[in-house]
Amino acid sequence: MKKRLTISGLALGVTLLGVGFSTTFAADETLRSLAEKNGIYIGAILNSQWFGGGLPGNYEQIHKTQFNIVVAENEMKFDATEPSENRFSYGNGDKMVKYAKQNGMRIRGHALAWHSQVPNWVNNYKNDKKKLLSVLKNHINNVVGHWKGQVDEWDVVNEAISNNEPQWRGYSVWYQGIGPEFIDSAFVWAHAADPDAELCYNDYNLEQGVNPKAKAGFLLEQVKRWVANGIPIHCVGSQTHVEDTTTDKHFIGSPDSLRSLARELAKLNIKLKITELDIGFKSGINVSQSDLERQGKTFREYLDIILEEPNADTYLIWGVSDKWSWLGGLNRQKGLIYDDNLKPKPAFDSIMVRLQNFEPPQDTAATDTTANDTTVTDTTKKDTTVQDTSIAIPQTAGPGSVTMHVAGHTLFITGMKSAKVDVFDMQGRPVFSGKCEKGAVDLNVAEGLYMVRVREGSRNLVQKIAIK
Ligand code: 9MR
Repeated sequence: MKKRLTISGLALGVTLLGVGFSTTFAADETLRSLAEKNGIYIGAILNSQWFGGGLPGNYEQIHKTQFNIVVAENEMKFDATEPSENRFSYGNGDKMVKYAKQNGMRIRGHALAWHSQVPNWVNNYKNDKKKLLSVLKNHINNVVGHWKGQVDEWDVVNEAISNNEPQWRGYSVWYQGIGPEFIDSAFVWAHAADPDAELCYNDYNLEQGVNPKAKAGFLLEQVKRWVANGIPIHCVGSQTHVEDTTTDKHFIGSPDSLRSLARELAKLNIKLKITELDIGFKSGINVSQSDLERQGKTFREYLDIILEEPNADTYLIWGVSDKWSWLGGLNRQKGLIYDDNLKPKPAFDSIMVRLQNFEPPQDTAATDTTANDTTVTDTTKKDTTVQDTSIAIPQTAGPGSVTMHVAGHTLFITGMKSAKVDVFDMQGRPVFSGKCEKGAVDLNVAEGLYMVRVREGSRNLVQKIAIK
């Protein structure tokens, strides 16, 4: 989903969506409706309290009205899905998938290989590299396989980079027991389990500069290597847990820095997503109306990256209401866009106004080709990390010289003799399926934006197209 030409300057209605708004919005305007007009995903986690049934009814109403992408706060993590060895537990995850489907939402899966929320039984194998590799592979196979075709994107590897120095995080059973190749392997296994899922590396502090001394600079070097080695990675998730600048004197992150990362990733055909946004204030301080307004401005500045950068499409907030937020544990407060009483805050207003007023550059829709997938099995290319030869990891390579472009309703493909062509609308629903035998196929679909996947054997290429 991304960047369609949109009608800007929508007529403002008179209906107030929430108490205390100084701005008016039309009755049918929500974050979700305006995000969809702009071709982006906007979302919030389903808190663990939702899974336990402990939230007031209007929480869910707000969630499904305002958001079009969802992720579980804790319920798809390793400890939740494989609490004991090879015994999988999908009840909560299934509940969310059902909810998302009923409400037409995109689904993020979070997270497969992470140092935290790993059940104790895994640590029993901390000195057994072979066993740990097979534990991770089995976990990924089962979990991604269970939700194949349902979970649209996965955080395959989460927080693998150290906090203080640009290097891998040493404190991780996966890193200590396997080495850095657990990362490459996790992507390959996730891709094998669901070749259509978008696969992300996810981390925090990525808004602190793209230089060799910062996390984002280190990550960028790894992404270059993964891409060069054909590791199937499609996106970087920037968690973006940030603190209001006036209360954190040491805060060194900025929307501009994150935008720079997005632009570097675009050169590699990798997307940037904001996956866990919150902008908290220090616990204990009085937060004034003007503080909340400044917070709204920062929410808007991060949104601008998603609206303006062609390889950015997702703006996900780590919670709905300040009442149910993990931020207290980080000595922060009031970092979300609804207050304790589920009333929209100035940040909500600020996001709405920006979504309403945003005018995309006129030529983005036809030329955006950021969604390239990379998937081929055969190749002798090797990653530079040391591979465990006892477990064969099929390496992947890019789709080589395959290209596609569209003119009118005709799709032209080069580099494939006989391609299977599948066209999906921007919500991922299939709308056309056919074969391309002689380099061209007529797509029997209405005008609009679509994702097209062409496949031949194990090679495939995914790209966004505009039918005009
Ligand atoms: O919000 C989650 C909280 O309920 C858990 O106790 C915590 C445990 O690690 O994880 C929180 O979610 C984290 C996410 O999975 C990864 N990025 C940081 C998030 C906030 O800590």
